[in-house]
Amino acid sequence: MPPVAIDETAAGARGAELHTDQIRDAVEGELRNTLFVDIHTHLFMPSLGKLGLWGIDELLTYHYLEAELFRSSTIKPDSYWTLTKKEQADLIWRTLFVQNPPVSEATRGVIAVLNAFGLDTQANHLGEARAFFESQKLSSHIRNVFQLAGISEAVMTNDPLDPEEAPEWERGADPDPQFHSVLRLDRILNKWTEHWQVLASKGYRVEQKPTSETASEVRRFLAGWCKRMNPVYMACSLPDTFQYPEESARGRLLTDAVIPACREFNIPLSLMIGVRYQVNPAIRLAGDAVGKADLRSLERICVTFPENRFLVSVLSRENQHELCVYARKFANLMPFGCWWFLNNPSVVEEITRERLEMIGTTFVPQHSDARVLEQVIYKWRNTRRTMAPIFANTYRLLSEDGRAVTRADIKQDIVRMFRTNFERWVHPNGSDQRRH
Ligand code: FIX
Ligand code: ZN
Repeated sequence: MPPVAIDETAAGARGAELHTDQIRDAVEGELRNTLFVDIHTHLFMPSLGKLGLWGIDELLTYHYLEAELFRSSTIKPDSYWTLTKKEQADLIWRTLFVQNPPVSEATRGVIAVLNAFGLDTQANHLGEARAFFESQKLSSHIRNVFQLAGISEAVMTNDPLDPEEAPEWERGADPDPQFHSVLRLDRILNKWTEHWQVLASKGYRVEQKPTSETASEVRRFLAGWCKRMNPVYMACSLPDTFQYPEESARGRLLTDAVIPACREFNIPLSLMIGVRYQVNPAIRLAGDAVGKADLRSLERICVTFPENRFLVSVLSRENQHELCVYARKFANLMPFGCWWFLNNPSVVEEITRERLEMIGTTFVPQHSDARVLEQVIYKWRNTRRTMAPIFANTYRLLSEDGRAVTRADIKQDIVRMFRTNFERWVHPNGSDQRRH
């Protein structure tokens, strides 16, 4: 873990010591004033064409809300998928916002977005909202939304085997300083049997049962995409049944291709562990669930590859404590985020307090996982709202234990957790010195 420079000479200049009743305001102020880096989203920069989702119809047909629709409506998934996007959005608005009070985290999120733009949150129909979003120019809208969310950059999720996305990159997508790319490898690692022929069709000498030549050809494929995409990290989500080492295409390609390629390009590998994929395929993206994973696999990966850096998020609530313990054992492990089903204030509070108590500020507390642009507004507003009392309580305890806290201390920690922990993890040499 790269050391954090403390400005010794400025200790005196670190400002007045705060009284305990001043701490909460200081924390809220620093959370408000700090622009975060959103280290995992499913947003896309405009130069990647129409991949990026935004606007009211996309906000309402978010898979979190689709899951909630099927609990409050008699409509069956099959007939829901026959509707147009507009009809789906109208049904979700009517069912979850008009006929029922929008009290869940995801429905309240849409209310917060409408409210942020001064739009009616009690409307019976979506006319006004649609007109508003249709009148937005995407480039200025993105700037405005990032400002409302208090983020400076969003890290995308880019799949080199996605038939829609890959051609956009191959055509040469212009980089955008507001967006960073990530090489997402779920198709290669989790679905090799279905996708190896895509690489073969592009001239890579790969086989369904990976050989050492397959592994080096996959490395060549990854190197090509690293040069094209300049990713800040490589990433993969993994099932709750994930095992390492494992006699499988995934085990082989992780060991002989992906992890060595991350070392070669000096970027971390992000492992997002604990998904039970498609337990209910009828509801599509909403059909995934969670399972407790055996994190001894992560232990073996950290031990086996001490030169690699790992960004890790686990989906199961029951795995959170273990992850904190492993972070205390392995300096090449950076825990991040309260992922997916964990992104609810009651659970975020529990996870964040535990992390602060066990690993101090050496983690990245949250990412938005936004799939629709405007979601970053409520997801980061909720994160600031949930985390302020947690951080304030931590400083109150420090102050009561006999060490005065200053505003500069709080600022340093918040900048570290929501910016520099990540920036140093992806650019350990201080700036973007990756091979291009
Ligand atoms: O694997 C992932 O990156 C997950 O975040 C997504 O697949 C998931 O569908 C999601 O949107 C979670 O918030
Ligand atoms: Zn995600």
